Amino acid sequence: MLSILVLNGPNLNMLGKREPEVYGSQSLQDINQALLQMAESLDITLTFFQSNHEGALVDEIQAALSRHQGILINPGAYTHTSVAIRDALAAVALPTVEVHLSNIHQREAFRHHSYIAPIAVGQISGFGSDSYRLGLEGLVRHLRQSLKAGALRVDMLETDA
Ligand code: CA2
Repeated sequence: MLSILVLNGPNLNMLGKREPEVYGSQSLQDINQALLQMAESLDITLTFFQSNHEGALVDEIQAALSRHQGILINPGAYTHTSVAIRDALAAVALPTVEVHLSNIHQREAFRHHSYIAPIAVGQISGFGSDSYRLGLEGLVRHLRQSLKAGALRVDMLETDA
């Protein structure tokens, strides 16, 4: 069974509590719950991790190599600042999809640049909590296509199942 790590960066634990006009009224738990429902119908396993600390996110990305086949990440503000998170993602080389609740390209100029996007399979931005669902769907399709094409090792999946 495919296993995917869902990572959330700084302040995303405050979702639903502040700035609903920018980030919506759903909590991170609500979003994760909806992803779990999707996971059931997609027959995949999800693991959730949120941290306000860059190093904790780097540790989790490194540990993902032996546990998961893909990463869905909303790096929060680290999107625009973190070479360390980008390097960790590049090092483990697990297919990664970057998601954002808001449309980062419509906001302040400092949010337009992502350190993660160049090493991601793709970026989904601006669909509110649906960004996570769309991102998960895209990531699973990508992983299944890679499996079919022989680009993803099946023995890796069996080890972790
Ligand atoms: O739109 C997104 O998903 C962002 O990743 C959210 C980050 C922001 O720095 C990025 O530019 C775009 C901020 C997350 C902060 O989340 C909060 C949630 C509720 C209240 C306050 C902040």
